[in-house]
Amino acid sequence: MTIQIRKLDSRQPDFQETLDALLAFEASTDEAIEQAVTGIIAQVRARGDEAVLEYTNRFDRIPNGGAQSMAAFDIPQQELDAALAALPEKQRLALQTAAERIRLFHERQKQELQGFSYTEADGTVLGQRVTPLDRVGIYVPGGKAAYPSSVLMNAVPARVAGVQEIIMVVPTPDGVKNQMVLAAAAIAGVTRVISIGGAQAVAALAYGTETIQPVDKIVGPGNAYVASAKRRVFGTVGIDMIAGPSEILVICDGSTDPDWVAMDLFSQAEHDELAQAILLCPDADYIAKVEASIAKLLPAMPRQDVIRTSLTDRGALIQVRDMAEACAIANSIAAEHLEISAENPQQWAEQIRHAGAMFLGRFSSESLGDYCCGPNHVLPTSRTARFSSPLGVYDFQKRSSVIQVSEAGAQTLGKVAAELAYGEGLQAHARSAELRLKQGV
Ligand code: HSO
Ligand code: ZN
Repeated sequence: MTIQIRKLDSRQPDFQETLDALLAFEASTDEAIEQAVTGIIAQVRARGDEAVLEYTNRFDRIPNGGAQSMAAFDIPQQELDAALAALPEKQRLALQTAAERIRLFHERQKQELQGFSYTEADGTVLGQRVTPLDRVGIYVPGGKAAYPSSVLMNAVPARVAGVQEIIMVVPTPDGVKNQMVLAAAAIAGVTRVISIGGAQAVAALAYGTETIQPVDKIVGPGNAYVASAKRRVFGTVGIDMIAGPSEILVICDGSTDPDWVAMDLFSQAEHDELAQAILLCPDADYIAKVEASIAKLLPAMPRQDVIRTSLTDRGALIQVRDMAEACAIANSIAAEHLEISAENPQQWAEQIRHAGAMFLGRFSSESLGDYCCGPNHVLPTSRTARFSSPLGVYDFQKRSSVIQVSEAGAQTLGKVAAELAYGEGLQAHARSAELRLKQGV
């Protein structure tokens, strides 16, 4: 079966319109899902463990008539350690290497995120203190989208930030546990793993139950039920982003092996039928070569059906006027992943302002970043790189302002504050400032 991938040219008069239509993605809000999630959250809030137990037994088809109590869903530390010990040596080493590199990168990030304080001439001290969250929940999807690499990407920065309790929830459909996910939890230093999932797990983490302490923030990807539940508990707890399908944008100057570029496009397309893979290149002949590589390589891919649908529905090979225009278009796309596969990639990277992660030069395939370069693979999707950042240590920290006004400082600041407070009609504010003035008012 051949593949029809859309070819566009930035010189076409309707190019911008076509591109906008291609990029448009809105997570469908399904009324039935919204209603189900509202009910589940209400039940968990009202009945706690009893409701979580019932939903989990039912939705995850827990065998042997289901679990009798929530204790059955706790996966003890020994089981995590055993999963790690039982992994094939190569897999264990790969996970450990990835975890260590992710840790090193995020340790650097932490150094950039220290608080500060400064003292004014009259002795007033002002500053900002950075503190970790106390307890976070990490949602790990079950089934086909259970990625051990995502366990590392979510849990390691939390650890580095200094979070004391990291509670991971992971559904186990039909009671089947993913051993590599458990091993990743052991390596990342997750403090508790509970085999529950869905909206019921999100509600349990947000509001707490008899056996689960409420967390301060919930991170990690999930299906439509999980996304809806996260949106609903936001405010009671913090949440990370609501991730959309994966995206890759490749800017190529036409001198990379076209097979490499084709496979890079596949690498994100294989995540999801809704994933988006786009190439920007000034050279029409090269685009034809990538197209030929796609046709040649696709039949051997185990996930070729997913890749084909993704490339046909949402992919594009776009001819641009030159590399500068490619960068301008890349900024407007604000892709989750941007590869600049070119000579002197830095030169072009300087023109990029919006991208979740940039991969510079031919050897920086996006897949390396997904697993083991060190930077986080949880990245802003659906053009949100215009205003948001990769998951990082900062997502597991918060800032407090620190204010220590000296007696002298209270004299000058008191007058300013009182003036403004009277202007706002807030007498108590004004008097509170004025009582500290030496001459009294
Ligand atoms: N590319 C995905 C992350 C991932 N890839 C996990 C492989 N495993 C995020 O967009
Ligand atoms: Zn990936």
